[in-house]
Amino acid sequence: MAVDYNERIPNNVRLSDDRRLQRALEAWQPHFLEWWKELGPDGYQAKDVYLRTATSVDAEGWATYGVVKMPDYRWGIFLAEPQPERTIGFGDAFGEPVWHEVPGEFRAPLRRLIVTQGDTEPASVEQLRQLGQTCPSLYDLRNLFQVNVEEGRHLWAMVYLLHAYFGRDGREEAEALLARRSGDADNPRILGTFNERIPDWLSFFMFSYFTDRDGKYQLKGLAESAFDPLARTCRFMLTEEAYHMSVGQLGVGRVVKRAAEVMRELGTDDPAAVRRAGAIDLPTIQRYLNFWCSSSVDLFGSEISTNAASNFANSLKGRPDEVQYEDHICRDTTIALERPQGDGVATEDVAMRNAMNEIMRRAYLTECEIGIKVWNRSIKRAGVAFELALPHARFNRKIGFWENQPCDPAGRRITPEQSAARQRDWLPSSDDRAFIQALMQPVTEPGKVASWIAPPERGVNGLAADHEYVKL
Ligand code: BYC
Repeated sequence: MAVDYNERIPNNVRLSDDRRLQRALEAWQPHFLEWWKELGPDGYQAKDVYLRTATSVDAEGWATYGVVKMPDYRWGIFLAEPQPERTIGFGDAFGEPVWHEVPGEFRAPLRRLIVTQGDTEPASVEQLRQLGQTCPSLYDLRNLFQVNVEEGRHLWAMVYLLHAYFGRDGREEAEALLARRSGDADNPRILGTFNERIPDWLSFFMFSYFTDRDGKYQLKGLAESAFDPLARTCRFMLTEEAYHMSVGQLGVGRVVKRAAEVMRELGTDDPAAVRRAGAIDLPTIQRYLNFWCSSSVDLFGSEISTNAASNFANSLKGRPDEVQYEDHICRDTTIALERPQGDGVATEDVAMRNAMNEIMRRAYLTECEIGIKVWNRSIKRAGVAFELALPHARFNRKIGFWENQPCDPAGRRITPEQSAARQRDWLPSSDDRAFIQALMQPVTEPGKVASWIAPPERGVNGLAADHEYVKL
């Protein structure tokens, strides 16, 4: 269905048929714009940016490119086409028709899921607010802004659900989504990772690779929901999420490539020499990887979770790609989980439904491996002997069984003293951060790229890599 761009709020949900909802969302719109101008990309609001905008939700038509100033971006409400006769794919209501309204008994948990998802979207815009000031190229600057405006649209997606299906509570939650602030001591964003600082582009690329991929998995779980409007909005969001992860995959890949090139040119594996040549040494890249991977692993919640169990039982949130599983009910099955015991590790059989967070986390980590392999191939091609590796799911955890249970990046249990002594080897130190920050000098001449990152292999939408993607 085409998107109606004649409306103040572009949409494919026939918003004009429901005047009350339309008025409520039109009342929220200026608050969103105020928030965007205050907390969106700093210093570029009046600049022309080459951006992609959704014009319809089908496979061919949804991406249209053009030059816009970000506050004029057409944020709107787009749901994937309904699947006629769709039935519930998991949980106790398996096989029954999907719901087009929220059942009273599931109002609170559904609202909680939508609010938690929605909260991450403005949070990420806030986290990335300053990055434009230190872009490594105009191409990267444009990609950052593309991600930013789409996260803004993902906020719209959740706010639409809150306004349309949760009455006054929903409207209040929509306002609260604009009131919390990433990193704020009094009113922080809900989930840990979304309160972390992203002060540099290496962190941004890691965040896009690891944290946006958590977004993909969570959205896939919600795309299975029996509440069909939620499922449809998440299906469309997933098409945009893929691009965000590719920004991370390609971004880290270019930083790794540059490091390996410098190592080959200088014939050294000395991190200090790589740094002196203006690149980021591979051990530092590994430490940033360890940090963002472990923080994103926490976003799946506790290994055993009654919230996750009831969300599954009640058909509110499924597993990503639910069809690939044989059993969609999981009432009497168990799964073996490892948990700390004394200073060792014990295995315990746990009811499958209680372990849904862990099942998602495992699938996520398997997919995270793919990018690591690609990066390692490029290191190998440069003739350098170094391999990046994913940290173990037990490493540096702040949530769940492994919270405050010191483990090394291979997952072996260690003492708190051993852990403290190795922090500088495993996680970014203040020296690393200062070094990276010093590298972050803006490069804004079309076609030029900072010293610490390889140029992109191709431009955007068939344009040259040296196209003037942002007019300064
Ligand atoms: N930090 O039973 P538990 C994205 C809370 S990213 C802080 O283990 P549950 C994006 C938890 O909320 C995807 N708190 O958790 C990416 C709960 O609190 P309440 C975001 C945490 O409920 C990049 C309590 O601890 N979407 O889209 O089974 C850029 C008990 O925990 C954390 C979603 O997350 C944490 N890491 O699972 C832009 C989907 N982990 O409720 C965007 C919606 C847990 O008792 N959310 N807690 O006050 C969910 O499905 C679930 O809320 C979670 C947690 C999977 C997050």
